[in-house]
Amino acid sequence: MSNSNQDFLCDVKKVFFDVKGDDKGRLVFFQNGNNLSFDIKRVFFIYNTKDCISRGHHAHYKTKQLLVATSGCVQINCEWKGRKESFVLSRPDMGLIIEGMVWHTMDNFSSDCVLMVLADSYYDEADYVRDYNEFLRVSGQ
Ligand code: T46
Repeated sequence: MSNSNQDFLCDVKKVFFDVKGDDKGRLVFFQNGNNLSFDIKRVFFIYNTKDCISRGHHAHYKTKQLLVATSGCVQINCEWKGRKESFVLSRPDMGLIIEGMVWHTMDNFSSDCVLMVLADSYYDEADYVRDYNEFLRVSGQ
């Protein structure tokens, strides 16, 4: 029997950050319990990705992530609950929250792109669904 997509955490949200700044320049911060919808357990960043490369191609069972292009730009393509939508991250004061069972790919990386990711979980390969047909099956689509 296949699972219904109601069984899994599954959401995508574009978010804008509060920017602190003065004549010295701008600053954005993330602090547990303050301005994030989850607590941070892991931070990683992706850079030096060639523009012909497509990354991602997976969903997560549980992990919640906030993606921010702190430099340059990148396109994030998401599929969840039967919806497909692409988002361009191109400024450090906005990001994309991807929670759980969302198939996502990243492409059109600019040469200067630094994609920072804050995650609510430690790295665990068992949390990944890397097979698209398996994603469709477990998400009930
Ligand atoms: C995601 C998107 C946005 C680790 O050892 N620890 C880590 O915390 C991570 C994230 C990766 N790795 C290793 C696993 C692979 O050997 O780094 C290598 C590259 O990882 P992957 O091919 O999964 O990278 P992306 O860019 O396809 O996906 C990454 C994250 O893995 C994923 O959670 O949602 O960025």
